[in-house]
Amino acid sequence: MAALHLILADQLSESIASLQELDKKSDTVMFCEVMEEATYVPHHPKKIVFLFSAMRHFSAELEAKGINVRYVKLDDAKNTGSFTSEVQRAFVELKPKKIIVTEASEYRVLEMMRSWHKLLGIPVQILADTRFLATHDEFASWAKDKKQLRMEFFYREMRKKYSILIEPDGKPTGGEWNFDKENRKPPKAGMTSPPRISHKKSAITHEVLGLVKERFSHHFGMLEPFHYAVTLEQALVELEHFIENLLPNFGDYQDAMVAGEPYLYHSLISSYLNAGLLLPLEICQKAEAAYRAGKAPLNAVEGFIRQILGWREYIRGIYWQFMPEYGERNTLNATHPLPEFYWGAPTGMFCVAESVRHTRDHAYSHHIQRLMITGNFALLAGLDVKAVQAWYLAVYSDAYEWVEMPNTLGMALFGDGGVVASKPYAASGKYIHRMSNYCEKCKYDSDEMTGETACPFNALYWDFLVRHADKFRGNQRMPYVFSTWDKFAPEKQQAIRRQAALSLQKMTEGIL
Ligand code: FAD
Ligand code: DLZ
Ligand code: SF4
Repeated sequence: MAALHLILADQLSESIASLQELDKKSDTVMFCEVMEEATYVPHHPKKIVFLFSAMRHFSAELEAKGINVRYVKLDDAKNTGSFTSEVQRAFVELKPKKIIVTEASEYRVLEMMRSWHKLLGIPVQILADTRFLATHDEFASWAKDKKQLRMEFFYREMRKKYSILIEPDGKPTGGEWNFDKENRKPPKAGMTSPPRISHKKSAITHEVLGLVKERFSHHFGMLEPFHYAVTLEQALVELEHFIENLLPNFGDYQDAMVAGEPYLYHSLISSYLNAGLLLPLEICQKAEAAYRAGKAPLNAVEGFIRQILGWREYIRGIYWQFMPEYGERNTLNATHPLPEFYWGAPTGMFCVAESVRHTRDHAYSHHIQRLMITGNFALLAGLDVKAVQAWYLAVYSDAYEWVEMPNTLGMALFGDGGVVASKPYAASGKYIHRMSNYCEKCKYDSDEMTGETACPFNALYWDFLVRHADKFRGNQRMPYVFSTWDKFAPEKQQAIRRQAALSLQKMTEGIL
């Protein structure tokens, strides 16, 4: 055999670099479902079904085009359980002259790829992942010599590079780069999510559901109902549904949280995008076309495009710019063990319980739940950064280290020392009360700072700031925070700190 082309579960695009220059007659394309990848963190059962089913569908599509495919299923008797051992087994059985891969999206897996040449003694060609819109070199040269790596400025470069929402005179459409001041409204009373698509399950998905039920039922998360898209065709239906029906309200309610409503106006495309079924540029172009056709307002379209062309590419840039050292950072020395309520144990904090419920049921929660509820609590309580990252990596169907780590460690936990966030995303119950209807359903009171029924976020918020005053007092983006604290009477300050200690104690005892 001439070449073995390995495709990973998050590389399911026909345009992926390793599928170009494929010799149909003599080459083989390999996919493998391996236990090591399914268990290095206990991935949510829905995530495993989604990836295995999408891989099986994609490989079947290639096979139908006359391509030689070697598909290793998880329960194949000869499956050796890891990428490296499966590549080694394929090398022995097929005798390829070289191996062709697209660079893994995660540092851990890229290191494995880099070891294969020495292990096997044949060339291993590692190609750049052209699905992303900024190359590693482009990001590095943008970052070079900058004191602060702010997403907003990187995003403007990307808008220009791809001519997205740019007028013929080179100015941003609408005269501004960013329309966030028109976005982020609290939810309206009685607001519910518009209907979402539930895809019909194929025989392949049914088979994978059986496999995952048998092998991974002990992982946190509900396996069924399963309604994810698992093919390009289905993912496109989902994207069109979003653009036609939900995009117009995306900006307004991007930060809103409503009990019992996990999705609201979010796109739910991250799993498809990260696995390669959807491509980022086509999504941005479709969103722009909706604006140009008068189907969606600019604040919504610009806000949505910024998430993909801006945040997503920026986050990936940060990951590769600073790995592997980035993964070892813990600037705020956060070391408290992760409380059991992250895995579904009861808690009186409705906002946390609800966000964990959505996560358990759907392998999804939206950005503000991730950042301002579970992330904010972890930040304020000083939860161990590695344990928190492992949780985010396991429980979301869109999670891979390259995107999870800078979001969790950098954005949510301020654990990278301020690379991603210029100030910590720390918030008290007041913010959660404003942006959700959670507090109405909670046993705690978001207006109270101390006492039996006080919202734990309130005292923990101040305690967090005071604990880290050496780092944040001089932060120019937090001008009034410390002057407010300084104006509190010493007795009030002490009572707040006692309340925070009590909340942490209750958290440890599992009674918060
Ligand atoms: P929408 O709200 O509809 O946004 C549209 C798209 O923009 C998303 O699909 C996503 O591709 C992109 N996007 C938006 N924000 C970000 C961001 N901050 N970083 C990267 N892409 C972004 N996203 C992941 O894809 N994988 C993760 O593992 C992940 N972990 C996160 C952990 C934490 C602590 C936080 C705060 C955020 C995390 N995010 C992650 C970013 C964001 O929460 C998800 O992309 C989003 O919730 C996915 O839902 P959606 O497709 O409905 O997004
Ligand atoms: C997340 C995951 C899981 C659960 N299983 C597999 C698998 O069996 N085969 C595979 O190719 N990839 C899997 N993945 C994704 C990888 O863990 C990893 O995130 C990607 O290869 C990117 O480095
Ligand atoms: Fe969350 Fe506090 Fe509101 Fe309860 S009162 S839902 S704990 S913010």
